[in-house]
Amino acid sequence: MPWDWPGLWGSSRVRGPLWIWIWLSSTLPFLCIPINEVNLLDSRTVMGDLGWIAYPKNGWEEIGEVDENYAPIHTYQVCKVMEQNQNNWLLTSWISNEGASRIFIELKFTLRDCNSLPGGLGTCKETFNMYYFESDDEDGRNIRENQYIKIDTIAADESFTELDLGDRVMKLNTEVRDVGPLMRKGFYLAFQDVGACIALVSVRVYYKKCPSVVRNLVIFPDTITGADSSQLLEVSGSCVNYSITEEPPKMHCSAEGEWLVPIGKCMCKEGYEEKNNTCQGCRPGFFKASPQSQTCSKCPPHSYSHEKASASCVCEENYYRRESDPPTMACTRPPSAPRNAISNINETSVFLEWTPPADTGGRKDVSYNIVCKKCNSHSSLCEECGSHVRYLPQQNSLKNTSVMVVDLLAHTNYTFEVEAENGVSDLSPSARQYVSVNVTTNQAAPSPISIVKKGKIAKNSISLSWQEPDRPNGIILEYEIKYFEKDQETSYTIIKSRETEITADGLKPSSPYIFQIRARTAAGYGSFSRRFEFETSPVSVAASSDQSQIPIIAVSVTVGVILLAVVVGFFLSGRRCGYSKAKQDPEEEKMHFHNGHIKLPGVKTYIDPHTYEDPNQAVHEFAKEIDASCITIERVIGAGEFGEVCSGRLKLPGKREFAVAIKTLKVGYTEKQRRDFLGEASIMGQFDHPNIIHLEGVVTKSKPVMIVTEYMENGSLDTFLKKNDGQFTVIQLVGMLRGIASGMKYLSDMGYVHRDLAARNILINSNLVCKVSDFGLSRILEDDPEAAYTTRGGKIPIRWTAPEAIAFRKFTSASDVWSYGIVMWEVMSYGERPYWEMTNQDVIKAVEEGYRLPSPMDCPAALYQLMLDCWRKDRNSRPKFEEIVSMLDKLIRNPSSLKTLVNASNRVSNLLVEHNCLGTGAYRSVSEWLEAIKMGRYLEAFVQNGYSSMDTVTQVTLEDLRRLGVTLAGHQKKIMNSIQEIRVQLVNGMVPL
Ligand code: ACK
Repeated sequence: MPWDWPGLWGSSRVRGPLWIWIWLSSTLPFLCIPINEVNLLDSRTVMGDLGWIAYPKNGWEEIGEVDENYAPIHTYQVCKVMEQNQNNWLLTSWISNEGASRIFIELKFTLRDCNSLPGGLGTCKETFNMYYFESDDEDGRNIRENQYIKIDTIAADESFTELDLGDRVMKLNTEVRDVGPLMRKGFYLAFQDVGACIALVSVRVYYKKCPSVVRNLVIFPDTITGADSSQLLEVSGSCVNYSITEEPPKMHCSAEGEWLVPIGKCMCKEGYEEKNNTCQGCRPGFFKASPQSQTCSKCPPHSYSHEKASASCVCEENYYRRESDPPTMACTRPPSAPRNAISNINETSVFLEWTPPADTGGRKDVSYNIVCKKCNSHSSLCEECGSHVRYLPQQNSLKNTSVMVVDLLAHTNYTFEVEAENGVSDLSPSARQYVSVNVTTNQAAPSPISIVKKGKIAKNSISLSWQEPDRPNGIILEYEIKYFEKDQETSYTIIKSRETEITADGLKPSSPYIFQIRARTAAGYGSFSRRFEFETSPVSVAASSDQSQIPIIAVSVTVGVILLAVVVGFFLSGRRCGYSKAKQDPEEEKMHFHNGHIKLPGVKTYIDPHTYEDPNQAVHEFAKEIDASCITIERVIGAGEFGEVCSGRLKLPGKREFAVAIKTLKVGYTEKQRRDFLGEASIMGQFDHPNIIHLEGVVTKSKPVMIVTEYMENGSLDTFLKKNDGQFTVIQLVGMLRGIASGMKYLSDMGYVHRDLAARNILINSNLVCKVSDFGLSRILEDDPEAAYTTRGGKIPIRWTAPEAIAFRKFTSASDVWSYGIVMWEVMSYGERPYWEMTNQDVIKAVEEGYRLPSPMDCPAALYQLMLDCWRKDRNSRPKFEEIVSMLDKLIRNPSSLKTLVNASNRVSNLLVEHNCLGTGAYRSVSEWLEAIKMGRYLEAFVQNGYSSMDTVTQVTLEDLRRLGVTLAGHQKKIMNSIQEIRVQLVNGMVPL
């Protein structure tokens, strides 16, 4: 049906509102406005009269229709297209800007296309104008047109024709304009029609805001956008409850009402964590120590929190936290005591070593302090050692598990307490945890003399005086003064004196002389002092004391030659004193040497008891007689060749009672047996060294005849190692070896050849100190079950004995060194039998052919090399015990040098004999294998877990071992190494499984 146009809206009001209603119904979503827009006016939502004014009155007219809810639809229309000079105004009521300085006007309207009109093209317009006028109140409404400020001319994007109306296609236009900055509290809008056909369907006036938001735990308030369309407003936010910030966070509100560029954030404070943009307290059992942490964490071990919102957890009883410990760290406690402390004594130095505590208290900062106490052996009273004792590297806060204590007094009892502490030890009231080691220092030679002063100088004599050495280490028996004319060192004179001054006479005038002095105590000579140079006076200087005019050299050489002859004579006649005396003054002896190397007295030598016609005399010379009533025998600990070996206690008058071992001579002995039995005491009694078993004395005046020695709690070394297989650190093993070597050095220095050095003849005490024992005279023949008869009739412990000693009885300290190499091998393999089950004949043959024992498992390369050096065929190329001691000391001081092990493949290639003899491969069964490596106790676990054949065994991993219940690290190592060897052998095609 055609529209009545242009008079339509004027005459027929029915149709116009109808299409508007249809349109409104289909555009309901328009009523949903974005959240960042705040309406100041929306003509669609005003229920009553809009209160707009139109003039002239016949211009804009309101179509008063209602929607289906009977709400008014405020639509204004005008359509005076056929009439000239139209100027129709429609004024809104006053609109408050609510503080916004920029507002938006959204117009929805329809506009008739002038071309579609039948006439009046000359007057028809297709635009209208929009104006505003600012005013603080409603009073400004009646102003003149020309006071309104034009906002824009509004044209339709799309106009419609009559045809469109027929199709009911509504061409609704939406135009938005903005105005700002506004200066007053409100404004009016005005729409001016100048001859168009318009229906103004809705007018919405709004401003934009950035709506309140919580971002990064910061609350930003509703913020009206700025006046300028490109302006960004900086807005400060505030932190949500229980959150904090260092700098106030900010965000920017854009003209479009969008939040942009957040700067900074808030963080939930201690004890709170973020949840849904809020901060919530941590649950009990959880904590958050710092705002920087994101979430609450569970309380670390040994701590708890009973409250909500805890910033930290409280330590359980007996657990502590250092101030510097992070709150995330477990609470810890002081360590337990260090373990397995051992000592190695070298004269007046003690090397202490220990293993870390079993319980470190949960901390890594365990350190050790050393407390040194000097103890009286009789009263057992101890006092602090004082400041003269030095500790290397230091006494306290030791990080490593060893320390060297030097400058101790000679031949003195000390107790060292090695105390473990960690970062929380000082917070704990519990007693300090320590392990103590008792040691007795050796006899030590005096320290060198450092102060020598010249006295009277004459043309033929020089007087000297000096001060006692700083550390005499005993009573000084005498001083030895060596002097010679400068650059004539090969011809020198030695004076011995008990005084601290001498006069050297018979010197050449105007000649420089070099003097060196050393002191002697019971422990021998100390080192010579540095060289002191003094010059005699010229001839012209008169010297009353100098009368000798005989050429000095002649005298000196003559005296020297005579003395030398006397000295040699004394040696040959078997006297122990190795030099003659040329008496000058009762306190002085003087000797001359020329190119001579005479062994000087003071160095003790071993005296073979055989050289005594009456062996009883030897025994009483070297061993104290003990009254049998002082001895309490407690139990039998073994059997010796001559009778039982017992442990017991010795209580000498005025001394503390202490544990001893007692060797007894069985009843019905022959005289020879008695002699041989006591012979051991005669030898042992000559030795005084911490690594030689100490003789307390003998009982010969009553029966049974007994030899009483110090008690060694852990018995013989071979049995002890077998019992504690895999239980020691390499350093501990090297410590044992060092002790044995030190004892052997002492013996070899004394000129004593042991001949039966083997782990079974070493005893070990509770401090893991090893001591050489078994000095029986007949032991090589009778005592040692390992000794076998050689083709030449002698009985020799073949596996321990050097080839030259087996072949032609050449027993020397060098052959003891060979045996020492075997002892090293026994120690490093925890008491394995050298050459396993090979026969003695095969051993002799293999060794002769150049084969040597392979390295024990896990043996440091440096130690195996030392063993090989001890087993050099040429005995002169073997190291001396002194060298062995210093090499082991070096290794102990530098434990990292022990880290390089002889690797498995080298061991295999080094093997002495066929593999199956060596217990490392070609096993027929798991049982045979485990037995061979002395791990038979795990057989059941292996078999029960399906490792019943050797090929399954090669698959076993360390993890598997743990599952099988092999928990001891030493055993795991042993089994895994053996498996590794079997694998290597398989790869090399050496052992068919
Ligand atoms: O391995 P053991 O327990 O240590 O068995 C032998 C046994 O006596 C026969 O020699 C033990 N034994 C020998 N001397 C001593 C000693 N001084 N202290 C402790 N045990 C000793 C040795």
